[in-house]
Amino acid sequence: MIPDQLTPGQYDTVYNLLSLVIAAQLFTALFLVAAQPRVLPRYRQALLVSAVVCGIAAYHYFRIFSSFKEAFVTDAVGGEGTYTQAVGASFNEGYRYVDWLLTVPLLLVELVVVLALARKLQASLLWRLVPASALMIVLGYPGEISDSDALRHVFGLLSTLPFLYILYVLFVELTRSLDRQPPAVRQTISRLRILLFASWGVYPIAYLLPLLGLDGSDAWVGKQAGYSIADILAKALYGLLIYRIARLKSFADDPAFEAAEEGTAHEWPA
Ligand code: RET
Repeated sequence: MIPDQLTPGQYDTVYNLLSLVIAAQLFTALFLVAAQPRVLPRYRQALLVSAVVCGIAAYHYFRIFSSFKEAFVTDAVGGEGTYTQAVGASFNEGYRYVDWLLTVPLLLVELVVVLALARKLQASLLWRLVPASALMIVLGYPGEISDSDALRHVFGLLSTLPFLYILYVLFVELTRSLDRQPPAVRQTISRLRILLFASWGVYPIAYLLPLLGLDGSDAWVGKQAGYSIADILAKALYGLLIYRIARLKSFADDPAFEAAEEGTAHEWPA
């Protein structure tokens, strides 16, 4: 499935997107660590998990980036010629899957932890969401690396089953517990779930691109772009929304916390 050739435009598109993802993940992770004192202690774990997710992603994108640079080379002056697959090196799509295997369950942990639900409900949600998410990634991988369209279809379909189950748990079961959240938080959680649905939905679409009749290298570049942009939305932007929920909930739980912050602000001359 890895194309033999890339045009300079295709090469630069993938190169720059991978670089963008590294910057987004790395600095979102730093922000989330630095923002710890801005939320109540009970929400700090969610922020920390989110920072870890972005950190793990930054690491994998460094690896993906070097794998890409080693896999495609050109002799053309200034790189303005066709890039071909290098001898003795291949682009490793496996980094994405090991990244997802670690980060997808953690993203679900983040969501459940920030909601600060009753312990029993937390445990019951996680016992179902975490194994389903791992199964979704593990089943997707054989299809991803296979050269056969049929296998890509079969494993893609198998992987979609746990994906649908996760959506069911998040949209049907979780909704029942939202009534107990403060109204402003409820709205942000709805937004977070929409972001989750919209960004997670990009992965199966990107996976399908090679099967939709796009030309080989265009489909591959589209897939890399899809996965990269979805990773920014699903991890970095998602982490910032988790931060926003943690902040709103900190204010709702403890008005003294908000007043203390405002107090600091008021020390400045008007
Ligand atoms: C695969 C295979 C084809 C079918 C489906 C897939 C879903 C992948 C998803 C990945 C989510 C990854 C995230 C990473 C961020 O850390 C495996 C592409 C349904 C939903 C959220």
